[in-house]
Amino acid sequence: PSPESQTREYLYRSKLPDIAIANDTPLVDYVLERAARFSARPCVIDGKSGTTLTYGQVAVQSARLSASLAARHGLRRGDVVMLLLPNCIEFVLAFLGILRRGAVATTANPFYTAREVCEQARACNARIVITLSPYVPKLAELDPDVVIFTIDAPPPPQDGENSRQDGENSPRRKLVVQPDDVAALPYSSGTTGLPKGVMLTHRGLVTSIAQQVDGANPNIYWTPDDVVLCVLPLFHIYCMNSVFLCSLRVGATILIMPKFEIAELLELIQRHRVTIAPFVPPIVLAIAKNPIVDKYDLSSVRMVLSGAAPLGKELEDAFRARLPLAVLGQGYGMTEAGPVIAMNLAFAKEVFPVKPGSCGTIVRNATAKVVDPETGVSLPHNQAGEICIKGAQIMKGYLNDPEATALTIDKEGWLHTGDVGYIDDNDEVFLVDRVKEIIKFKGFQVAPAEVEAILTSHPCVADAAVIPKKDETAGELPVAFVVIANGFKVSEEELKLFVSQQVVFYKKIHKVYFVDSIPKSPAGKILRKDLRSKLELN
Ligand code: 4UV
Repeated sequence: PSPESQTREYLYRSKLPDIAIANDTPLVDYVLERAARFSARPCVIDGKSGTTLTYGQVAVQSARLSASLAARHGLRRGDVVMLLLPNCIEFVLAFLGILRRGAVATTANPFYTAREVCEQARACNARIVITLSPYVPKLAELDPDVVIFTIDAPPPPQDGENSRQDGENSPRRKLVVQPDDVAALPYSSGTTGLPKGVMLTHRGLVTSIAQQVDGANPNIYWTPDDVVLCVLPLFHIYCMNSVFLCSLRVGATILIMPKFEIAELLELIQRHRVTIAPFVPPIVLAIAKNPIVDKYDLSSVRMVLSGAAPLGKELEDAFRARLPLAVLGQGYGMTEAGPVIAMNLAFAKEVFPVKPGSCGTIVRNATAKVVDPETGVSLPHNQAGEICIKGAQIMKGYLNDPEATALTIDKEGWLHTGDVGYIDDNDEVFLVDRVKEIIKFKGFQVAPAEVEAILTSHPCVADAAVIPKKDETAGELPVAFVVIANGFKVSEEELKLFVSQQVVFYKKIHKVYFVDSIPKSPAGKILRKDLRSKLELN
């Protein structure tokens, strides 16, 4: 049957009751709502130096930064500021400062090449880039009007720099941030094509955080006594939302680590008595397998979250044997979905029984359905199809790209994830496949279209397709099928180097297969499934 002729839709919801969510509140007011009560408690700790800011200091310093961005650089509501930073206390202050003015924070990986940084900064018309001085050379190609603000070497105070200050946004006036204003603008390629700016509004993010940590029985039960490890990159939505913003909302302490290094991570857990550890599968793997883990006291850890990529059942078991006191479970998210779609109910205050391998139950105040990707017909329990989600938490759309938005969010408001999975009798979500192009290297996104465009820009390449190859440590590796142009010669090594010079490490090509043609549909779409089966035969 077609969706029109279908009489019954199968809809899935949380087992937790819906709650009232004050999602008209600006995000910063909402996450810092109880900050006055926690004012003397630690909010952020820099793992390396031990520098600690209390909730009171974070509130004051982020407000000061906000006023300074307005006064010195005329930052206005709706302006875009790029954060090109590793995990650090300043990221937290700057993010809050930008949002307080109704401006938009777009986040980028500081390891991006100049090409990647400039493409994003130009696409979203960033007016200010907040970064560290070693990354400034990556910004050389940007328009000279773009203000570059380095946090490690701040410019000296100057008068008369407030040329763009205006009545509406003078720092002394009360600002009006509207709930549907864009707050964060992370980049994601979604189900197809190049990376796009994902417009997450104040309303959307407030809803998402409330769905996780609010209510009498929160889906994720954290308290002000928790110490949450922040090792995943803050520029990615998982850490931005479920680590940073959720921690602020509950008044927990955020322990910041700029980069994953196992001994340092274990040492920090032991020293700071970390209670909550949000991870991705490669970190779970390292902890499950590395013998040095036994040298540390990790007994403080009570909850371990894994997300952004599949976690195998064997790995889950191996990890549990290592940290028997901690509850291990998965969250399932997608940048465009706001991001959290499902969350393990073993993290709730009053827990529910859950199964290994599940990536959680649909968050509350939201509805999901599972549809046949061909016909759109909605499917009952235990039948695999494309997961779709609806609710106030999902993105407003892609920046300046109504066509891509319409391909992802349908007329009825369903966001199509491109993930294939089923929901079992216990309402738990199990992902089994993807119908989208994206490749996930250790949870990082690789957009095949982006790497294909680089490959085909090489004079010796006539055509190219990039697809994932399974890998035990990284989950997936990008590999390429390449058609060499008539009469030209090029080696695998040359092509790998050509790509790696233009992209961040996880978008590198790990193998090139030379072929005579790339299989395509009559409409010219690469038949990625055919290539995937070819790879499996290899
Ligand atoms: O857009 P993105 O890079 O977004 C993410 C976000 C993940 C999470 C996870 C837990 C959270 O609490 C949270 O706030 C955010 O990864 O990539 C989206 C795609 O990644 C795959 C899936 O294909 C998504 O569409 N993915 C995400 N989580 C899982 C996953 C998972 N648990 N298992 C398998 N694949």
